[in-house]
Amino acid sequence: MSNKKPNILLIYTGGTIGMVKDIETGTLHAFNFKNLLKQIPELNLLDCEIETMSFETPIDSSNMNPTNWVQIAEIIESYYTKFDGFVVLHGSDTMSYTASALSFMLENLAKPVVFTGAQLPIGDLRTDAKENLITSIQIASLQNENNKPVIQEVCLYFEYKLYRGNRSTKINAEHFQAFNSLNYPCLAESGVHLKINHQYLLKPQSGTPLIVHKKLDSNIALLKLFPGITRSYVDSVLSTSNLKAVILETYGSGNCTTEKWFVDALKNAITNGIHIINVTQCVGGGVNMGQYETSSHLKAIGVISGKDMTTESAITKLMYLLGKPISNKLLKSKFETALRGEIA
Ligand code: ASN
Repeated sequence: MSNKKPNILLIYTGGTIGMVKDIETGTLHAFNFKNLLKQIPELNLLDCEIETMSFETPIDSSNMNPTNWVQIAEIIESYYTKFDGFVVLHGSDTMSYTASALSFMLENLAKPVVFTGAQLPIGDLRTDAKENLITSIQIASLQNENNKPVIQEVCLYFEYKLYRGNRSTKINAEHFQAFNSLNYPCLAESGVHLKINHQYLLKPQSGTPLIVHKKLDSNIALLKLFPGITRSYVDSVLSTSNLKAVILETYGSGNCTTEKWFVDALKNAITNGIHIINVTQCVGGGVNMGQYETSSHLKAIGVISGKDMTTESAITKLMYLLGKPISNKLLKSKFETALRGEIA
């Protein structure tokens, strides 16, 4: 075993974790990253070297977009060989989207990329930021006896639990336990001991070089069904210009209305080359088209099954796959297959 301490790159993108309250207005805004580190002298006690990097203008994660995802991917790509692990500080609101996107963009990833953030700013007396940050760095620096990283995938650490990034979802705007992963067990739990659930970790093929995919296509729509949804609303979504795919958020195990106008609208879209993907509105469980009569019609017209994927994962996987010059048939089969452990 070498004596070299693991080195971790801490990338600050913004979010509550590094925010302060404006005394006059009471609203939260981002503050200088250097101050963030000053707030946590405990970081010096960690058994690793830490270097930091910050977005020039830190952003609330509601302003994150695919261009920012590419920015994060490029930072990781540039420093991939220099660092043993990466911790990305990110606002919690869209953290699961970014973590999902990065999981698809970083093919053959063999180092940890741990997303974390906080519900309360780092300077707040009752903050959750310190534990989230410190444990994320510890997790990113874990190595086995051959000095290989224990975690070799994109994950998200929040409130004592490490989740696979593309299986996570924000479930609470108030609680410190803001995230959950209902369709996949957590990868690690932090208590008195840091318990790693090795059997659930992704194990990439060794020796395959990192490939960073930067072309994402956002010409997609998300259509959440609700009882009483009107024909004009559905038609207006389906006639969006340049539309390439629609994610339908259906009921239960992938069910939706069998009304003729609705089925015909979907059928017509599919004939015109628009991909229709079925994911469930439920936070747990997945789509099983054909289990009920109210979903077998979707299967019959060629709707793609999102199985047990989160909506965040479905959206980002779709942007990633649409960015590739692949046939409609191949897109369907890739969408229904696990690429980064995102689907059963
Ligand atoms: N609005 C914040 C963000 O997502 C929320 C947070 O970080 N807790 O950037």
